[in-house]
Amino acid sequence: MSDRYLFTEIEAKWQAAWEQTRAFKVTEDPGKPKYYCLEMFPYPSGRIHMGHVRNYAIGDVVARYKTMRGYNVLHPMGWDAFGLPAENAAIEHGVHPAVWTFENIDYMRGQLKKLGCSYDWDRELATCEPEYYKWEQLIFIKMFERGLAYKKRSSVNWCPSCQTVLANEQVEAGRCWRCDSEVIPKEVEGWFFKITDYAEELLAWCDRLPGWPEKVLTMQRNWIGRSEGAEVDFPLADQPGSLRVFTTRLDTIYGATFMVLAPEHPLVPELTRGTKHAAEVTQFAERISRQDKIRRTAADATKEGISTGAYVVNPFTRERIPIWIANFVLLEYGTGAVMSVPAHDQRDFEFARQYRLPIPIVVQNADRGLREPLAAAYEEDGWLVNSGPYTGLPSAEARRRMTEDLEQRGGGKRAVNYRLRDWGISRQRYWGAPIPIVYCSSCGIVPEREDRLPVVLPKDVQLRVKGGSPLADLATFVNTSCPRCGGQAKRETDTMDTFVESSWYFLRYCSPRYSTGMVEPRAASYWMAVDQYIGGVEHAVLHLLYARFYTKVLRDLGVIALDEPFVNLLTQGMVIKDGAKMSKSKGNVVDPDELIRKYGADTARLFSLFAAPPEKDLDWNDQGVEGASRFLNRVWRFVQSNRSELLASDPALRVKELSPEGKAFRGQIHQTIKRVTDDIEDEFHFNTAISAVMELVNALYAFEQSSMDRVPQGERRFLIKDAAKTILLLMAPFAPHMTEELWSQLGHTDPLHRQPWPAADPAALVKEEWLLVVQVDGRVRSRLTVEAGIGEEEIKALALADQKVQPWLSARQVDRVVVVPGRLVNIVTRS
Ligand code: ANZ
Ligand code: ZN
Repeated sequence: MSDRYLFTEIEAKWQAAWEQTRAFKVTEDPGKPKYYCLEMFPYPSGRIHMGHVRNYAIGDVVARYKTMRGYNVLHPMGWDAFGLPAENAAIEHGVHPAVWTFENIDYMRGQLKKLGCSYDWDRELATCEPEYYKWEQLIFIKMFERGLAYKKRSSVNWCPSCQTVLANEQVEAGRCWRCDSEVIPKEVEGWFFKITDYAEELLAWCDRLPGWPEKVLTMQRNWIGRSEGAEVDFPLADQPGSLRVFTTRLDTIYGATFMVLAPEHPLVPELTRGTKHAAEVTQFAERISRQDKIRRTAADATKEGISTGAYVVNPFTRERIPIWIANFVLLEYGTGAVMSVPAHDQRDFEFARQYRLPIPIVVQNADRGLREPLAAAYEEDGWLVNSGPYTGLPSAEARRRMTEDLEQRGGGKRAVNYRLRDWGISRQRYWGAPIPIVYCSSCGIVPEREDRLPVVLPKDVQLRVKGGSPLADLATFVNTSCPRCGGQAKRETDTMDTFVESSWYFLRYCSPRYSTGMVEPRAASYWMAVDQYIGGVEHAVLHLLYARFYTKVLRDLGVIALDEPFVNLLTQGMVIKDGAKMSKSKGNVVDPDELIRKYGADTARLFSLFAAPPEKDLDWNDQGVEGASRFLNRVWRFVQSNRSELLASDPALRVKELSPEGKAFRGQIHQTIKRVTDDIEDEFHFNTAISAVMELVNALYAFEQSSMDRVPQGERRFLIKDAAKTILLLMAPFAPHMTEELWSQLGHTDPLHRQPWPAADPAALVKEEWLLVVQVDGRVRSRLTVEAGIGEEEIKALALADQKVQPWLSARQVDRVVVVPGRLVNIVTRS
């Protein structure tokens, strides 16, 4: 047997064995506790990168560990297979997106198999297959029937490079999440999912997901952005009608000295029609609405506005106040209109200063120190001043009373607002699931009939070089019959956002070939929810919010009985190299194929798990990879060079009768079991778990050396076997190939990955002490109490430094020190 671990052959051997025996195939087993371990499925971009390796290595350790802990573990893998890159590659290289996608899937599947991940490959799915997207088309129809899917014309985020609409969640700092291009506003018609109907519930459940990282929950809470306040009607001064505003600070209304509308507000043209302001206002409104919303409303953006010349009446002060329009008010939030209180809102303050509008103080601070003119807005709560009958009240109390009075008068009501907007799911591109809607000249918008699903995405299309959906050009697709009246009708040519597919794939894995519904109810109720979900934090709001929403919709449609899809969430850190995120554009990528070819999958896995705890960034370094490889070889060599001992039969031995040194070593074995188990259970701290095993391997080498003539032969063999076996069991989830090979070399026929996880013997964990006799030249001079199992060097140092020993050494030189662990130290001197 080779002295070096020949990973190429051995890893291939075990991967083939796992594949042949379908080693990780699972079925529902009500007699066993289930565990659903899921890593975010990849987009088939072509090749896996180190971020994938890390993600899938983490997931695989969890899955293998939980299996050894006795769970029935579902660990599936599939492909997020629709999306733009396929289409762009197709336009560039002339291959069909389907061909490109499935070629990539084949290649990447091979790569994942080379990593040795324990997937149930029988459950593999690709979201671009009609058998998959059929079910989300069905759900779309049910959502449409309930008003949860609707169409509207609106100003949306348009990515000029992707040539498609983006949902708000898909715009990061004004840029496209996919291609980083600057996003521009554009008026288009499109389909929306009414996620806002679920805002309250999505928010409430943020407090009921203790298995999620707090930072992700915070991001979701902020994204949902709940504000409590009031809607107040301001009657128009010189004409009938009124303008409604949303405010969180009704207590400041006596200081509202003007009103600001969003430039896009529908009343703007009416307010200015026929006046001298009309042309200028229209021009200003058009200019502002072309600007990016995030930028124009940023705190540091210059405030720009124009007066409409019209007035409203402040319902509390009865004063006429002017109506302006300005860049910092958005149509989409609240009512698209703001009562401006410049003394108590910084944006209003800056605006008022610029346009010389009055800034009266109506809220005083605790030490009554605010004086006009203010240098900046006072935005805190305080005590009301100059506020008629409410003067003197604290802000919160004033808000309560003013809201009550308002409601009584019928001039407004309490209101809750969310920042969350409905999810725009229309994409003006080809490679996605068709939206199952038909336009009929007599029936209008009609959902496709269920028995005509799926609406299959046609393959024979001519992709447009400049983007845009080619479906519109395809008469055989567009022209259809009306599902209701049978007359001529046209199909919707938009496709669905690919985030729709990823909102339920975890459900489909429960029964991936089920052909009478989205998921087989029994399978869903057995496997769901996902016990551990693992993926990148970049999806904190995006995918994770959509999946939560979609799960709730499916619950309300009666498809599943589940409130939340993911019980525990682990967001892994990034892979960093030379101080930057590993990425093609930075030119600092390490190719997983290369790494596996050079070191093997076990090393690649071990390194990525050892170099950092999963939630932290992982700093790539080549020495670390070398180190992981050396460690594996060290374990390999130990087994090779001690095979006769390891293969010999166990002596009949009672733990109680072990020698002191043997007892100490056994303590160390069980200490390690405990540490590794605790580290895995405590938020998957694999790095410290692995270093505990490394220590045990060192201790095993030391014990093998030092016990030779001091520990009885049978006991020695018993402990070496115990340690080696324990090391293989503990390392099995991390380095599955090598450990499986060694396990079989040691004569086991049951696979290692199905062995029960070792349990620490509590009796072995009790720290024992050694009472050591210290002799100088054969005479007892002192006694030492030390922790059992400490090393010889440590014992020597303690003995030489001992108070009672020192005088006997003062005039002499130490010749040598003999240590018998657990018993005795003998210091031999000469003059
Ligand atoms: C008067 C006021 C006085 C306000 C004051 C604040 C402070 P949040 O907390 O984010 O919900 N607002 C309302 N609609 C807006 C829109 N479409 N575009 C821009 N701003 C808008 O913010 C609510 C506050 O944001 C509202 O309360 C309103 O200004 C402004 F001392 O009303 B406030
Ligand atoms: Zn019709």
